[in-house]
Amino acid sequence: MSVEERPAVETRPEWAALAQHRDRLGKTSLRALFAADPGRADTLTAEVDGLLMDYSKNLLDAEVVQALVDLAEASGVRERTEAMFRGEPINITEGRSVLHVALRAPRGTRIEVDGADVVEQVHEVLDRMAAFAERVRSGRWTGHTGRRIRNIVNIGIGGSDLGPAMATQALMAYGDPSLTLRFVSNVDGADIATAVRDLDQSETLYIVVSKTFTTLETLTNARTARRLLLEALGDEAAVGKHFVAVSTNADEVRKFGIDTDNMFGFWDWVGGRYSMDSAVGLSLMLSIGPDNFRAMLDGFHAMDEHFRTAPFAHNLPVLMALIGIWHNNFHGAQTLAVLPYSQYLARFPAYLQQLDMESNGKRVGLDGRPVQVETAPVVWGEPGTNGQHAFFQLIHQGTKLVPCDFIGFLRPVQGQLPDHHDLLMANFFAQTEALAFGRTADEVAAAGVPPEQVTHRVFPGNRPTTTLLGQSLTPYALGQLVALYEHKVFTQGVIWGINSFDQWGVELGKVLAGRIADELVAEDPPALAHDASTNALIGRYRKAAGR
Ligand code: G6Q
Repeated sequence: MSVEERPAVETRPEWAALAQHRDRLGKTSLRALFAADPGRADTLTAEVDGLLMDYSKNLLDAEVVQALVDLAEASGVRERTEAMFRGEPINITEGRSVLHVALRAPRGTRIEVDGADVVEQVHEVLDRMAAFAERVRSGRWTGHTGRRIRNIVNIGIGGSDLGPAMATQALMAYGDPSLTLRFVSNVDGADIATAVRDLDQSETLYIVVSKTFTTLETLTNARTARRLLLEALGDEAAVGKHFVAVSTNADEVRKFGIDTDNMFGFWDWVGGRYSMDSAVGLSLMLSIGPDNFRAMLDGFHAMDEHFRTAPFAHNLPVLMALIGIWHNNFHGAQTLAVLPYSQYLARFPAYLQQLDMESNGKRVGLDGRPVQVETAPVVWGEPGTNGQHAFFQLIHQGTKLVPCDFIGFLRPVQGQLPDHHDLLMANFFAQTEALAFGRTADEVAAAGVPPEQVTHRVFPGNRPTTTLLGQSLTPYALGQLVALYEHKVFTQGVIWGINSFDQWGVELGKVLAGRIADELVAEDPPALAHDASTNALIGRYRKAAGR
């Protein structure tokens, strides 16, 4: 039975079984669960390739895990995974294959779309990117005036920005320190203005990244960048040395005035939010070099293989997806906090926000009918320990259930400042312990707290956390981590029966903004046909601009 034809998830016996398990565990606490089973931490831990996932501090036991695994088996996760890896058009609303896994498939692997081997195409582009990156990094590719390129400005938005921006920061320690990397996404002129104000245009390379090459924000920023370059260098011919494009749309790239010899392609079977390991990652490759980029791809691929082959009970992405479903669908959790204890991963929560919420923020199933269960959680987060001094209060003692992913590493990047790392990780371990076990009234009173203050200082505990503990934040580890979350999101999408690979909500924004942009600048007052509120706001804006 195809996934589209499966009965809705909430009608399956496996779903009902999970509801029973929730009732069975009732008010059981994590304290009680740990006391009853000394082997719990071992049983509820999975590891692959140096990345450990301890999920024992969640509100579940081995029976729940088995019931969740049964749900995944019954939901067609295996079949759907195979269909994705085979290149079948599982993105049914856009009629596309979903093959980000091909972006990191080793040379020589064969995956076909419409009879053509896409892995070979992937490696052709990777080789061109590597050759270009080597030329820029070695100084053989110079700017128009012969000066070495020292600044790289990535212009893109959404999937054409968040991935390379997140990863460039994550792997900054592996980056060439003589290169300055900037990321411009917002159409607010403040973004490009502040990004380039201290850059010498004659040493600056702009990478315009846009799958469609029609996105308003990106093209506006790219035009401004070209104007600034020409103002500084005064010669149209400079564009060829200072602009390259990453796109699937050669015609639009040409129209913009970028030579397609300086274009790095990708394909419609790569979704924007799944594209950081394609040519979209060119800025990252320029920063860390082709070898480190390939090491990252190896990490991605290793996780792909693990996801594809490991039994569900030991499969990190599947387990993570199922734990999310347990909290989201059986405990009413509305959000997921992602808390990397790594300043390098400061943008990782923002990256995951798009990956998860744009993929699974859907309310209609593959069969076109409204889904009857909760889908994607609100994903958010900040690096620890900063979050501890801000919003952790609510997670510890608030009224909401906020499941958290804690992400940390055994060793600091390249051995940097190990004394800092010890303190960072002390906080990391302390927080998950406190969230799980809390502090009872007796414990608070025993610490000498005056009786009238005891309730204020009680920590209820039972706040679920999953700990991801890697070796060190290497390019390989980053690849593993991103692929882990990609496949988690995929697995949840399959179980909820939704298409994780379209984004009609994003498309809507692109259409609406275009119409109002014309109305804001029209010479004659336009006939506004919006609602009364929007008409009045547009009118006020026009008046302020003297129109
Ligand atoms: C990603 C989304 C979206 C997209 C941007 C930029 O999955 O579709 O974030 O990446 O809207 O689109 P372009 O790359 O086409 O400019």
